[in-house]
Amino acid sequence: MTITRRRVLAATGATALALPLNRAFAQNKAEFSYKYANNLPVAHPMNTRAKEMADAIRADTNGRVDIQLFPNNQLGSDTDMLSQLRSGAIEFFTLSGLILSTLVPAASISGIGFAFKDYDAVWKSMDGELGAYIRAQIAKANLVAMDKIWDNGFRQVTSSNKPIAKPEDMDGFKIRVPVSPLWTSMFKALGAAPASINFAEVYSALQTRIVDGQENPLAIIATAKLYEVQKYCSMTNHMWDGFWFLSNKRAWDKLPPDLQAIVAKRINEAGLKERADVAELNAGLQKELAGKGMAFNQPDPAAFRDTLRKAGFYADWKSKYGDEAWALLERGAGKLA
Ligand code: X2X
Repeated sequence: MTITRRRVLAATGATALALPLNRAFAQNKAEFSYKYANNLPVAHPMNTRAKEMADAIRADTNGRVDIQLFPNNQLGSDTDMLSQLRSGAIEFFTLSGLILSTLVPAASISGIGFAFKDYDAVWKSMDGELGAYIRAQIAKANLVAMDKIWDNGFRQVTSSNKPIAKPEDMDGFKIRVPVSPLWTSMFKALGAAPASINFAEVYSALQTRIVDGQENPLAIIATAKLYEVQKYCSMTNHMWDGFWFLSNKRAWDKLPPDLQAIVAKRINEAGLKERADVAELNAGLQKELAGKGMAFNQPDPAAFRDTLRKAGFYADWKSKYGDEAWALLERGAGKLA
């Protein structure tokens, strides 16, 4: 049973007030003390906005809901954190839809190569019917996904040994991809040799040359300091990626409706601010990263898209997701297969 400060004071009357202040505070354990974990560095907007969000939730609920942050894979890799979320060891977790697809297959559909042409198309789909469809699939896995997916961004390919300018440059390219069938399938279809590695191990995998390259949005290349171990950055914009803000369903259902409303509102609000931060960062970071020694190039996306089409990538995934989901994707992305 949890003991709130108010109950302690009511039970012990004036004597409680005589306790040293720090002891009184130590007894002031929040009614709902929840953990939120993620895989990104503290400097990434995900964590600055999450901190504000947790402060706002504490204030709005008069301390009844206290969310502690565990950034930067402190609690383990994405794979570990997903099991912790499912078991209830952590209550909140932000995870790429593509990685979540190991549990909820439909969740990777938003990462289909070259689907969304810009952020307008992304948010129209993800805040609209496609997002609603995915959240309904997530709910079937006993997880609660907040309405507003957080942004990761459009992804770019980096490498330590050569720029990627055309599809042929992908031939045999040893590239790290997150642990997700869609990512592996896409880079195989492009002719590369993808290795599934959790983000927690990416910096060292690049440093020790287990792989030659990786792909991520500029905000991550900068905040995770991948520029220290990568030389080239090819602006492929090959896919968009976002983080579903997930809650363990039992933990979520324990919150009374008024607290659920506050928590959801603050998480979604922080997500919108995080989107704005990431878009701004990604727009300005090329110059900063060039200043740190990265060499940029601008490949033609049409050639890569063609390679994927010829390899049967779109047709394969259309048959996996089914016609209903694919139609929702194409509503925002245009005809793909
Ligand atoms: O693992 C990655 O590359 C990252 C940080 O972008 C995701 O979480 C998908």
